[in-house]
Amino acid sequence: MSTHSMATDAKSAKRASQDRFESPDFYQLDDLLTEEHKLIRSSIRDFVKKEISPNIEEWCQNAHFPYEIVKKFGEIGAFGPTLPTEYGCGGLDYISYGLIMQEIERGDSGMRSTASVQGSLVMYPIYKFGSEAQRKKYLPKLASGEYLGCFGLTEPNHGSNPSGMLTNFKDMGDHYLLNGAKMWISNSPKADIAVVWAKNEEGRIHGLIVERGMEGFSTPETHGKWSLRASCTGELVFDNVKVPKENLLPGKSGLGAPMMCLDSARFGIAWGAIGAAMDCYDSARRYAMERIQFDKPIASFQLTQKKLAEMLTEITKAQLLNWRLGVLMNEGKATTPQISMAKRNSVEMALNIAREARQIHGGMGITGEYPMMRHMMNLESVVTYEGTHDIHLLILGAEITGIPAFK
Ligand code: TGC
Ligand code: FAD
Repeated sequence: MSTHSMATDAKSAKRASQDRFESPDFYQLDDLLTEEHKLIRSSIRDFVKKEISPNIEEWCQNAHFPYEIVKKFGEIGAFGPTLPTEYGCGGLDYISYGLIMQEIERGDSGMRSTASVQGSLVMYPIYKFGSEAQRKKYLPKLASGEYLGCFGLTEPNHGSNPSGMLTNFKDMGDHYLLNGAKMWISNSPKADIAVVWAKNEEGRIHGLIVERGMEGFSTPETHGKWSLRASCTGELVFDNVKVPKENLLPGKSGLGAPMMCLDSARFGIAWGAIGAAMDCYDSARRYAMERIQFDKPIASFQLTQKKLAEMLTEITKAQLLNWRLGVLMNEGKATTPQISMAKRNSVEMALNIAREARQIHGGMGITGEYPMMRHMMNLESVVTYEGTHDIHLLILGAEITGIPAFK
């Protein structure tokens, strides 16, 4: 073994032993979970402690996407857990999905991105709007992690307003010809397939499955991110790409189709961000008990206690909101504005907690020995993607008043 790998192993072992995470459950929410939910949560938590916590700091420092995690996520059932077992998926409910996202994001938001894009934004549209042949062809491979997928909605000049997209396809008789570009696409540089939203000649939005290797299709990577550094992000460029006709998703057209996928993904983020918040709170609580200043643990000062008490209150409120949303999702009753409220609330709450927890750690809080700065920087993407914080506010505003204020 080289000196370098011995040193790396020693550092990893140190970090693994440092992952002493204990989740807060102040209102005994575990009583609302089934034994299956708790089993799923503990198995994903064990996975995160073993596979993500020991390595995440190094991956992020080096802006390294650990491609091998894709197969491992497949093995633990992190891809498309709510989709039917006949396609190799989990057949689980939405609370299970939420718990899986919460535990993975407790490890790192970028890792949760990898999983939630694959499940909610690639597998879900293929299941929901795809033909039976498309489901059989792609879903088992995506569920197992043999394939990695990405979702192309955002364009360089159309982010919050995807309905203005310019990416388009023409019917050429025996195939479609796809042109345009997508930007800020999670997983794109390594993806085997992309679910791409584009307009037909009548200006109607459709989903198309584009495969790596199709001529004229490229996926340049976006470098220099200060956020989600362990997730790979890139563009999708289509230069006269010939897409077979059988790759069009036949089940639904219009902006509503990608928006339905976003409902599922935003639900996952609402739970995921709580994971990041819990990690920061847990680290702050432990540090406050151990760090001595003025001959006392800093936990004994009222100002520290105020911070911790407010963190726990906000986490508990978000847990309750999410749990109820999970029940509504299971019953098929959850609305887009309800999902917006939960996504918006969880991410803001997590960002505030990351900042407060960082303060409790003093100078140590800016180092990679503790997770807050990484979570904080990740959450700056999470508060922007899947609809920005303000877009979700406007979705709620439109629901309350009946007056959309987007335009
Ligand atoms: P608007 O007029 O409101 O709606 C257009 C049509 O879409 C329908 N629709 C929905 N249908 C089903 N479910 C939903 N949730 C729906 N939302 C809208 C709507 O009924 C209408 O249908 P029709 O038949 O009447 O035409 O559309 P708008 O253009 O005014 O835009 C509204 C707005 C701003 C709320 C929306 O476009 C929006 O949410 N913008 C934010 C964009 C966004 O979230 N992008 C996310 C990109 S993917 C991503 O970020 C992945 S990151 C993943 C990771 O790494 O984890
Ligand atoms: P803009 O839409 O230009 O917004 C800029 C600012 O203007 C924001 O503060 C916004 O709230 C505000 N604003 C815009 N419109 C209004 C309005 N009507 N009223 C008030 N304020 C407004 N997209 C994908 O399709 N697939 C992916 O996998 C994906 N992954 C991503 C990964 C990362 C790391 C990031 C950062 C983004 C990703 N995105 C992805 C794109 C993401 O969804 C967009 O960044 C997001 O929707 C915002 O679009 P924009 O960046 O163009 O910002």
